[in-house]
Amino acid sequence: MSFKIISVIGLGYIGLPTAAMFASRKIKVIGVDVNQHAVDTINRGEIHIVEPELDILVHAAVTEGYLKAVTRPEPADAFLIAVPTPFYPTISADDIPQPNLSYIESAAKAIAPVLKKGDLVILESTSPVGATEQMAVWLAEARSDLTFPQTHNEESDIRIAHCPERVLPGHVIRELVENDRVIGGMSSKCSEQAIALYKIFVAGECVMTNARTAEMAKLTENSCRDVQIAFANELSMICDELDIDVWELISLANRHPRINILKPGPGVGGHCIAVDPWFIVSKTPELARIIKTAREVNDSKPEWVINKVKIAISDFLQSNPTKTAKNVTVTCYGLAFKPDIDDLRESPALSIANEIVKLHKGTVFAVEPNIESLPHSYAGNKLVTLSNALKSSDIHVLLVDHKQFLNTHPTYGIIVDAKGIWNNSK
Ligand code: SAJ
Repeated sequence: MSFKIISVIGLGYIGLPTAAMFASRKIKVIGVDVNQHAVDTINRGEIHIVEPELDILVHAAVTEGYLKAVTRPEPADAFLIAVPTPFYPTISADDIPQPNLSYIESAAKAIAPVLKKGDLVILESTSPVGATEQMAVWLAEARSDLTFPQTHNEESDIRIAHCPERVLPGHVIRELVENDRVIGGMSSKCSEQAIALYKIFVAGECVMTNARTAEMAKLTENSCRDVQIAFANELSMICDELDIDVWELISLANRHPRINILKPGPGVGGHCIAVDPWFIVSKTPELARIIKTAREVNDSKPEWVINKVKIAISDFLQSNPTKTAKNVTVTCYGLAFKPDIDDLRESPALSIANEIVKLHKGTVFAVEPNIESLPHSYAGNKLVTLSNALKSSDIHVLLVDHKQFLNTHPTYGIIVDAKGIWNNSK
């Protein structure tokens, strides 16, 4: 089984590093993306996203001629689809978010015209159970001259598998190589061909299963983490009520040999853990009770932190009766969705900071050491340095445990610490 040309559809946080990894093994890779800006940037040997080591890899792959980006699919021996799978917006608070597979559908319809007998199509996007089979239906509808595994099983012209990505943002290049891969073929031959493809650069084990189990495995990993974080977040709110330091409590409980409680925080962000559990809940709403509750607990945490900030402002005004809210300076430390990255998308810290800008009449500073300018998604306009904020704020709202914040401490004012590094209390 040899793959002379590999095509990756969707050149985002997963697709571009994956394309670059194949290209680094001296295989011709055609990256496809609908975003002309991304395509132009990559073809200059540059990158449009932030991920350590990716810039060097992409630059080498493009200058050596192994990677090119285009906006329309071209023939290849294997196609990897790594497009977003968001959910549709909900109308009322009780609605269960429903997955939106339109990007997968568009990708399938875009590659269908260039498919040929013997090609392999892999869905990498995190998907609800059944999405790979649905993708196979879309491909078959577009190409009645070819056979597919849903009708021809081991004898199909086209092989199809689901192989979910499992890499951690910030460590993508290392984890792409080292992590084990779940390979869910629609037939054994589909799985075997997919394993041959990933073995080009994966050093971890490629473990074979079927497509539905592979889909559920990925959703299970992220739901498990969401449930564990929800447990920590729930504990933090219970401890606050009972006047117990949750950080001390967790460190004590974690001394038990079989207990490993995660860290509470301002909520759960990013594009995966706050989204994927809904793919299980939407399929089995009556059964996925813990998974649904965990989502609700984590989604409620930003509001809880905002309430703590309101109380801190009111406490500050009570002890400083000559001041009004207009004279009170609040600083939000950290806007990213987790420590030591610059990614502000789906960030609970950003949504809390936005709410504070809305509710507070005085100055609101933001400190985010990983960005140089404030994004449009942030309603405030004062990005200041850490040392300035520490000196000149009345209320310090610690939202992300970036490394720059660890060995420092405000000298004055009230602290609301959602990550337990400054006052070990919230
Ligand atoms: N968080 C906490 N407390 C913790 C750990 C995390 O509040 O103890 C918060 C973070 O601050 C962040 C959110 O959870 O807001 C998610 O961060 P994360 O580091 O847990 O995960 P992601 O979203 O960066 O990446 C996850 C990973 N999944 C698992 O660890 C099971 C990664 O391996 C997946 O590939 C990725 O989702 C994905 O793409 O699905």
